[in-house]
Amino acid sequence: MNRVRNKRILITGASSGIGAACARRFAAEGAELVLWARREDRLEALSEELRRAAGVAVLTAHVDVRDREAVQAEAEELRVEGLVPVVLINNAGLASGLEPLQEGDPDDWDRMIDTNVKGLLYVSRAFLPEMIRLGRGHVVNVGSTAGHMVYPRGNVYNASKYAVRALTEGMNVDLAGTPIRVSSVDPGFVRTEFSLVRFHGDQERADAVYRGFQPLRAEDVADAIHYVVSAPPHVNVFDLVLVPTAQRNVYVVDRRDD
Ligand code: NDP
Ligand code: 8X3
Repeated sequence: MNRVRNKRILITGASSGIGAACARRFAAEGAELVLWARREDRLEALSEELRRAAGVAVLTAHVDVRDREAVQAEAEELRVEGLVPVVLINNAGLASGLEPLQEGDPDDWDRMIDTNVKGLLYVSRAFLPEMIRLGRGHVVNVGSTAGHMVYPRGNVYNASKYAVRALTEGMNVDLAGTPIRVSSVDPGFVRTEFSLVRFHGDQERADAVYRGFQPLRAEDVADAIHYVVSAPPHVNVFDLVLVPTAQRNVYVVDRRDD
């Protein structure tokens, strides 16, 4: 049964990786999409691709989720036009740096906390009241295995994803008595631009993260999110953790020589 056809789904961070894979997956199932990110050229290319391939309605907007006023203004525009999403996928996020805490760069910390935690809060706050008023809605937060177990030098990124997990729980309890569902999808290693961003454009360092084993693909995570969103209305998937078969926890990864 297709439960996403004609549903409006908003994806933050849709210009790359998991967000773009979700857009392709949901477009193929006939969903209407609202895609947010900072790189507009990428969003436009993706929306053109989806319109041609799947013939679905796609709206794009340049939104930096750290910008509370911009988030509110975009959300208000959607509300006025009767385009409040039925499903919100809080995917925009990043790691920035991988240093011991005592050597960390506070600008990296701001970037992670402002995007992964505060951005997720701003976007959720902008849509939840209207979802409640309309009596429908599903928020899917993209967490991480990094929100279940701390690893060396992961410090602030780990803290941000632990916060995402706490916020999924917090939203669920605060939304008790409403039909709004809140889920978390928490992947391990996924080969996207994530590590390139973490290492500030150092491709060699980014490639080394995925060397010697088969990481998840962005499409694998989109499949998991599709499953969560497609569950019948009485089922709320609270937390779905998925890892590559070669990865058994954040430390135990079966790497073989190439
Ligand atoms: P990518 O770097 O490929 O994609 C990240 C997306 O987030 C991009 O579309 C980027 O768009 C967007 N983004 C970043 N900052 C902002 C911002 N301030 N405002 C709006 N959009 C923003 O990485 P992934 O696809 O891997 O990451 C997606 C999510 O998955 C993140 O939350 C990440 O923490 C999580 N995750 C990733 C894992 C991995 O191993 N790859 C594992 C577990 C979780 P733009 O730059 O155009 O704004
Ligand atoms: C991304 C996965 O292990 O690189 O959230 O932190 S990890």
